[in-house]
Amino acid sequence: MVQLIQDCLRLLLVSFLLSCSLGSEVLRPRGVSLIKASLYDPARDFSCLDGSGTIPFRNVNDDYCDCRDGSDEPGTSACPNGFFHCSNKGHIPLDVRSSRVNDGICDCCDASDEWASGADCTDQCQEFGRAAREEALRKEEESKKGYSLKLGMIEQGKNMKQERKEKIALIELELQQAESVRAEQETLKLAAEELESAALEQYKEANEAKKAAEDAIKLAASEAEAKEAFGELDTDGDGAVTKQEVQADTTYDTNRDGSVSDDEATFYMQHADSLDFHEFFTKSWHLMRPAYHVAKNKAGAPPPSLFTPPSTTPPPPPPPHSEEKSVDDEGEDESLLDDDEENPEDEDDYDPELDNVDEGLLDEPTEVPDVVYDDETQGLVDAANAARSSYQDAQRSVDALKKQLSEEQASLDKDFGPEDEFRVFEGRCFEYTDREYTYKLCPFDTASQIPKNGGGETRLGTWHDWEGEDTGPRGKYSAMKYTNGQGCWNGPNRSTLVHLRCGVENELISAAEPSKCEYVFIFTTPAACDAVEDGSDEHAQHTEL
Ligand code: MAN
Repeated sequence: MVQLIQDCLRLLLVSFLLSCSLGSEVLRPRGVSLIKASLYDPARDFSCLDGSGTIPFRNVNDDYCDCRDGSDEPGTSACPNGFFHCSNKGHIPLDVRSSRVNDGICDCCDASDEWASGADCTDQCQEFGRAAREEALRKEEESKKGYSLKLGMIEQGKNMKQERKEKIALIELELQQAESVRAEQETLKLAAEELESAALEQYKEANEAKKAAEDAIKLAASEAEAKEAFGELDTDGDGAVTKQEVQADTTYDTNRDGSVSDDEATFYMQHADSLDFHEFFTKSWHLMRPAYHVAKNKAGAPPPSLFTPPSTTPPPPPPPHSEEKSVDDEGEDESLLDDDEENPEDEDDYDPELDNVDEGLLDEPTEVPDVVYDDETQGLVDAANAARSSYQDAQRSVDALKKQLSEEQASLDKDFGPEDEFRVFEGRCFEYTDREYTYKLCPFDTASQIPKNGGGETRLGTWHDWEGEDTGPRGKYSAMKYTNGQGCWNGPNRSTLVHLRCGVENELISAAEPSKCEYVFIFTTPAACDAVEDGSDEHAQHTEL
């Protein structure tokens, strides 16, 4: 009798399983994957997969949720957290949320999720599978082709690296030679300068007198100008300038807020309430002069040329050792440096000699007679000048070679990929145009954006580093980061992330700005292709049945 009941039960369960897994070759409840089939044994009670309970097997897929993890209802929508497994024979199996079961929408290509909804779903897995396999095959072919192109790029990159190394060796040789020429020129220069200074010794007094006369002219010119400024400030003509008078003259509104504040006037007056001309000239003038010049220039007055009185005589030879100035210093106009109009508070302009101003210096500037050397001295000065000039030329050659060397070295040291496969991109640029902009990528240099309807180029970043997060073999080499682009109004400095995809062409295929002033490019290149093993077709591997 017991045996009969058991047989009957078994028959019932078998018929249950058949009704629930129509279309499957392996008997298992509806919505259960092949891998989990053994956990659903109709001959035993069902233990929830998370261990949260055990229920009679007949309660599996009875449209009532018993297990906390929803594992007792793989084929119905009864458990909110369960999953329905579609076998999708002919294509890739899929797990969909239980809520999608019989919701009237076809989620599984084999239509198995809509087993009772009456939705018009048909099994399209064969068709989809075929298309997916074709696509996978196409990709595999592309990867193979890309990888073979990559091998060529690796070779090219290595050759370029070798050429660069050879070039560096050549420059290093040239640099050595240039440095020895410079050493020779330096010796010659020092010798010529020694002779020059000995010869100039007898003219020392005359040269010093000349310099003193020039200084006196400058001082007198400055004083004359100060007199003019003083006269303009001293509106009541009482021979003294007061703080109120300074406040009344917007020339001294340094911060351009429309008035000369108490602080500004106090600063210019050096805390005095009233200054006579001598005090004005020695204490305040060097502070006020820049502001005075700015105002005069704005008003169209002649520039402050008083500091460099015109001279009809040729300029004196440079004093010995004057070439020690670096090449960069050349061409700077000292009379301009003397007049720092940007920073009225810059006390560098202050000449302590002004404290000793002599009323006699107020006379009209006179011309300073030039010191004339005898022929032999002049010859030595000329020779020293020529030696200085040759030394400067030699120094320039050394500097130029050093610069070239550091550029070449920087390029050699740059990370162009694990096998130098990206080196071929140095100096090349790629463009992509969308509706609004043309985007430009110059690998290892810059990313930029040019509006189509006119306007300048906006820098979206300069080469920073590799920044891929790929967990595959390419790791960080799967993306490039360009940072520190032009500032973005109310936002960060522009930056660009370039994702590299395997492709047979080197091509910028898309550019977007998912977040303000943060750009994302996609660049395809064979350099991003990995070696493909035959039969690595993902689709084939994942097909369950
Ligand atoms: C320009 C472009 C845009 C960017 C805005 C930010 O129009 O660079 O990409 O979003 O500036 O103001």
